[in-house]
Amino acid sequence: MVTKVTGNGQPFLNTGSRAANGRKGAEMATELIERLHRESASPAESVLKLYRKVLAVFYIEERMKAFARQGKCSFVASSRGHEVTQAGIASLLKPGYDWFFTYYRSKGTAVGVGLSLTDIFLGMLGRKGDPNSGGRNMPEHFSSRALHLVAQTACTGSQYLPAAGVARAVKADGQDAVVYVESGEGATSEGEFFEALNWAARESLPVLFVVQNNGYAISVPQQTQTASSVRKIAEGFGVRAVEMDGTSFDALYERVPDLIQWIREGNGPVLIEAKVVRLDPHSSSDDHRKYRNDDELLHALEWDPLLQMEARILEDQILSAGEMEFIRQEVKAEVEKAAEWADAQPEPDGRDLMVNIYAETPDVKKVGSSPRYISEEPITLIDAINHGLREELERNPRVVMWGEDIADPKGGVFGVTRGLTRMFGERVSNSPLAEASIAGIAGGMAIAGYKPIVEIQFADYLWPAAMQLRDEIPTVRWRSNGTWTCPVVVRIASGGYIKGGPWHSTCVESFFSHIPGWRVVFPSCAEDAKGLIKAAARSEDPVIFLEHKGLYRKVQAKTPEPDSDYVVPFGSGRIRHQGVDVTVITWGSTVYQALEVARQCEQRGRSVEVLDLRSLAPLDEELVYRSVRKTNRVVIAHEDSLTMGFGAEVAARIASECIDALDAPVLRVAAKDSFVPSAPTLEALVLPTADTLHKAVEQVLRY
Ligand SMILES: Cc1ncc(C[n+]2csc(CCOP(=O)(O)OP(=O)(O)O)c2C)c(N)n1
Ligand SMILES: [Mg+2]
Repeated sequence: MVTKVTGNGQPFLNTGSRAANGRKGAEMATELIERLHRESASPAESVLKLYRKVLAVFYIEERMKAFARQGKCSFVASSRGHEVTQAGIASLLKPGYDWFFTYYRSKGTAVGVGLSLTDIFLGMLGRKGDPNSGGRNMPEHFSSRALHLVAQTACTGSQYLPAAGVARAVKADGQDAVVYVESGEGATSEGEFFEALNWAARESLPVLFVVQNNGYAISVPQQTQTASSVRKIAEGFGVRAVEMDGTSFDALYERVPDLIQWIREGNGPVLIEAKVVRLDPHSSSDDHRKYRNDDELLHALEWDPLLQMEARILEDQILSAGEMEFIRQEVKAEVEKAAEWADAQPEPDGRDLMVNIYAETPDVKKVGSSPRYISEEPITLIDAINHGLREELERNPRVVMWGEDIADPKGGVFGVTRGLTRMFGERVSNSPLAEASIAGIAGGMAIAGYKPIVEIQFADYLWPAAMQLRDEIPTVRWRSNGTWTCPVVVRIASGGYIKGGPWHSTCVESFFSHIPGWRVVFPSCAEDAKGLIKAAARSEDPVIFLEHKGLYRKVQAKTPEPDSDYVVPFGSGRIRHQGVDVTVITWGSTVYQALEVARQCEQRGRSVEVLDLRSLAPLDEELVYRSVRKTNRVVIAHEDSLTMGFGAEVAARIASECIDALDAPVLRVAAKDSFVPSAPTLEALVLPTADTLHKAVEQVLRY
């Protein structure tokens, strides 16, 4: 039963005079400590421990409101109303063994897992030495490797998939750890929440979903979110789900320990829909009086978890009024001290601004090797990838793979992974038809130390995973300032010339090269594909591995097979044809158009140098500039459409680095700014051809 308290607008229950019973603070403290020792491990002790945490949240929030008024913090999202759920459940788990995925309203969880007050304030104020993110992440976004508190983003709902991914790793490691993941009720309208429920249920993963239903998503009331309820939605996916009063510790302590135990015993996920109240506005940028009236706000106060807790502690005579006041002052002083200390720290100076976007791998070029072929027999690009994957599965037991249809007997719609399930069992498996899951679960497993290499069946269909591929995976290292890493490999079948029409022909290299954090590679021949998939499988960074469908079995893309030690380092392009009159810079399928043009030009006595970039991020600038300085003329060719294609980036860099070396304007040959049409005649008109490339080469040669 909930002990409702009377909402009187005061922060605390009136416990009488501060110098209760006329006793001095020190005397009361001794008595209290003695009593706590006597009652050690009793329920009273855990209640008092939780009370201190709940009080800490209250004073932190009060201090943060003051900092916000002073302009020292740009974003404060008070967890008042949620604190008993957050600190209470966190206290029932094992930080450092269990895992925690929080959201932007999680100071209760941060305090609950034991993040220090100074770390909380350093993060909130974004000061130098902030161990959460070094001032990179927003306030309210906490992180600690020691506590298994994973750095989060501000995206609503996208934490659920990585959380399920970590749970997959926990289960694969045979541990009984629990992965706690939380959000508000509004965030549960996001598809990624459904996908995470689905994946967690289908594999019985140890996830504790804690949805805190405070009735509002900023100003939008919960009825607007769904005709169902969070609990029912979870049950629909086969997840055990319970609703409870999240403002009272009785409910929590009565029910949650058993639920946690149930998860630890391997029975699968549980969802708790905790009914809470939002006592403060959504954030420091919101004024909730615009959409909540006085009656409602007063009613919310009746459910104030702190007031209820104090009432209960007094009622059960766990503390006297005087003792309670003593603890309040003590916690307040601790919070104040930490706040003042953090406020005295300097602002970050930006010296490490560009650190921890990528791994600090020493000059990757130096770790390359030259190919030693295992036979003279040429193999296709598709077989090269398959063999590279097989070797890496053998080499590293933590390599795992999934995607749509990739398991045997089909082995992928193009057959890239054929035979791997037969050899490696569940390590190569089918996923649900859900791209956000494919990427998001991989992100989580990578955070927990696995090496997922996942497949997106067609580049055109990666967009459901956009949140994971843009906001989650590539920001992990950066947003935690190197505390967490997320080295997933995403293999993406891309490109046209296969009469695949608008939804099976897209090139996506410019999209990913624009996002810091990703390595982006695009091999055009078998030996490069094998060397690059192996580099990807060993990379400490996340990698986008683009596979051109038109090259999978192309005869010209065949080469002899390099041995298992061959690795093509990121950032190393390749001269595919030596020349002195003009440079064609290209990658992917247009490499073969460029080679064709080079042959044609040779017959007329003009020599064309063809550079295959192979790696777009990082870009082999040295190779590009050296060639431009040699030939003084450049054409950039790519299959992706012209505007904002990666060629624009290469052209801009050439302009700024070697304008003095150019004897002609830099030309670009690319697809028209259209989607790729289905009819073969139209496809051929949209995509670039050797003919259009030839014309551009002739044009720059005329200067
Ligand atoms: C994907 C995404 N869309 C929109 C937002 C902006 N936004 C931030 S919080 C929020 C409301 C979330 O409400 P709820 O999940 O109920 O959590 P609460 O704030 O109530 O705790 C919105 C729309 C966001 N952060 N992420
Ligand atoms: Mg809400």
